[in-house]
Order: sequence, then C-alpha cells, then structure tokens
Amino acid sequence: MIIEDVIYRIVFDSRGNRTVECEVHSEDFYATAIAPAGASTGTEEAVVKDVSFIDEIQEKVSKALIGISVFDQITVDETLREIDGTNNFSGIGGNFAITASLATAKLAAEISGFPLYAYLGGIFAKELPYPLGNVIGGGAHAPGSTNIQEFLVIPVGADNFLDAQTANALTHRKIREELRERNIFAAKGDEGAWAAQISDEMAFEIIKSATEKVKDETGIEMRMGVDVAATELWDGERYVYRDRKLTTEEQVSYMGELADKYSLLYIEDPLHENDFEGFAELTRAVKCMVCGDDIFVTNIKRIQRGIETGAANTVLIKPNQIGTLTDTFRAVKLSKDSGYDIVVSHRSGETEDETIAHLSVAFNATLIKTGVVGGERIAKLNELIRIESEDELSMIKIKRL
Ligand code: 2PG
Ligand code: MG
Repeated sequence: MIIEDVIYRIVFDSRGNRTVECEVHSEDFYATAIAPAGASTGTEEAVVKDVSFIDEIQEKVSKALIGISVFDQITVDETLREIDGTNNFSGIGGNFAITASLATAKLAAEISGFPLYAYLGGIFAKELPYPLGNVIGGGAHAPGSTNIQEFLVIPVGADNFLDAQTANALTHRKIREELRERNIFAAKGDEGAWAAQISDEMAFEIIKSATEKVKDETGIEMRMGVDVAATELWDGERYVYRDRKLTTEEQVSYMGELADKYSLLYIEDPLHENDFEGFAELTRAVKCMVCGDDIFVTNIKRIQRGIETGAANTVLIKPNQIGTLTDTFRAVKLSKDSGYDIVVSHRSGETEDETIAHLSVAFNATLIKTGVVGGERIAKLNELIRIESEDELSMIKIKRL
C-alpha cells in the first residue's frame, strides 16, 4: 500500500502556540502526528519552520511522498531529507518533517493491525519504562521559580506503570501541600510542575519530604533527579544562578554534591551543550545516570562524540530534535550499542499526540520523561497504562541505582 495523500493543518500546543499536524492517507486508512515544541532548545536541533509556510511545504512534501510504500519508512525519511536539502531541516522544517515521518509509521502500524510499539519494536518490545516525572520546575519553563529547570521523581519501587504514575501523581499533590504548609504560593509551569519563588535547595527539601510521605503511604520508594538545562544558565564563562556564579569546575563539584546529598538517580544537562569534557568528568565522578539533551540533540554525530569522550551515560531521545523516525532510531541504536541508557522525552510545548509512549516501549527506553499532570502529559501516561493493561507487560528494571 502506498502513500496517497499528505495533508498538513495548523493546530495548537499546550502553550497556545500554533504548530503543525500531518495526516497521511492510504486507501481508507489515515494517521496523524503533531509536532511538539521546546523552550530550552539545543543550538543544533532541527530547525522549526514557521507554520505560515504550510501551503508551500505541503505541496513539496506531498509531491515527494505520494507513491512511496507506507511500509518503506527509510525511503520516506530519506525523501524528506532530500527535498529539504540541508543538514538541519532548515528547508522544510523539522516540525514538518517529523510529523510526516511519524504519521507514516502510525499509518503503517494501523494497516498492519499492530499497535505502533509492536510494529516498530517487534516481539521483543515487552518492557515499559519508568515515568520520570517533573514535579517542581523553573528555568525557561517558569521564569522566577527555581534556577534548575526540572526537579524530577522516579518511582523506582513501583511494580507496574499504573502504580508508578499513581506514586508520581501523589508526590505532585503532596508537594502542593508542603508548599501550602509553608505559605508559599505556587502556580504551574509549562509542563505542569509546581513553580514557586523558592531556592533550589528548598525544592529538594520539599520533594524529599513529599517522597518520604509517599513511601509511607504507598510503600513505593521514590528517587529524585534533575534537568539542570545548564545551557540556559551559561553566560559564556560561568553558570549564573540567582545568588552566585559558578565556574565549570565549581559546577561539576556542585552537581556531584547534589548527587550525593539527595542520592540523585538522574542528572540531565548538568553542563552547557558544548562541554563534552565537563560531562565526562561528572560522569566519572558520580554513580547516577548522567543524561545529555542539548549536548546530543538526538544526533548521531554528537552522540558519537559523547561516546568517544566519555560524556554522559544516558541519551535523551526527542524525535523532533532530529526530524525523522529513521534518524531517531539510529540515535537510539548507536546509544544502546555503546552501553548508554536512553530516555524518551516530551517537549515543554506538547499536544494530545501520544506517539512517544509507543516509542518508549519500541525502543526499550529505561525512562520516559513526560511530566506528571496536564492533559497533554496524561495523554502519553494513559497510553502506557493502556499498553500495560492490554498486554500485561512487565516493568523494565532500572539499570543504575
Ligand atoms: C527538556 C525539555 C523537556 P524543552 O529540556 O528536557 O522537559 O524542555 O522542550 O523546553 O526543551
Ligand atoms: Mg532537557
């Protein structure tokens, strides 16, 4: 069966920004995908093309894709690269490319009668990731709140995904109570995490207290993580926090101290996007997952450089950073073949599109980072609960504790 039509339309994301949805048709079947959008983006990410170019791009993409087999994902993705003609999708836009690419895969899955995760992952895609939940946030997602962009929790003691998300949601609620008890006003940032005028230190203490209560109530052990999004703090010489400026060396030791003090399981982007050496130094110094987001941007060239230099031990996978499913798969494969863990991730601007839930299972990700609350986050979490309940899958075991 071949692609018979490709239609783009403008829809909205969770920040109220316009984004693109792509619909791919074959006979009586069709599938859609919607592009998410980041706020703290890596410099080398695929370029997001303004939605006002929609007509022009639709003409180009549909002309090129119509006639290709829906099952020939690699040709579809290579064709998207060809008509784009650049290295970073500045021609047709990573947002236009990734939606056509993912919608094609979803259409092929639909036609073959398999859920997307099984179509892509095959019979060995039998494990679910743990949910990495954002509970307090600041940085570019809630300016005025914490310096660290995301304070995350991982319900490592949960035996299944439903219990895992239950524990994350309970932690999120308990944190609100903790804030209220301290008379601290809190709102929600872009990903539904609590945003408040508190220090990073206080955020850790509040989460610690909340997770202890969750452990008492549910028996589920929780661990903490952070996404520092350090590129946003870096001014070219120092890491600029509200009350101090840290050199690279000081930043590395600060991260090490936090890892020790709060026995962190996960640290994302502790150094800026071009500091492979700093990443390597921290990775050697701590036992936890050290994850690269802006530094790798789901790009095999940058991941390869990380492998060669020993930077990080975990790769964040965001399909819209690279622009096609094939390139996303290549990034996953290279990372895993090199002994890195992978974490499939949402963006701060999201929609009801649940595709990454399937990708996390297909790619056998250790974690999925997709928030805790908010319809656009719940869409992915509920999809994983559906996958779990339909197939009685077993939870993946976290590899580094
Ligand atoms: C990140 C993401 C998602 P954004 O930094 O990891 O949490 O944020 O989409 O703004 O890049
Ligand atoms: Mg990040």
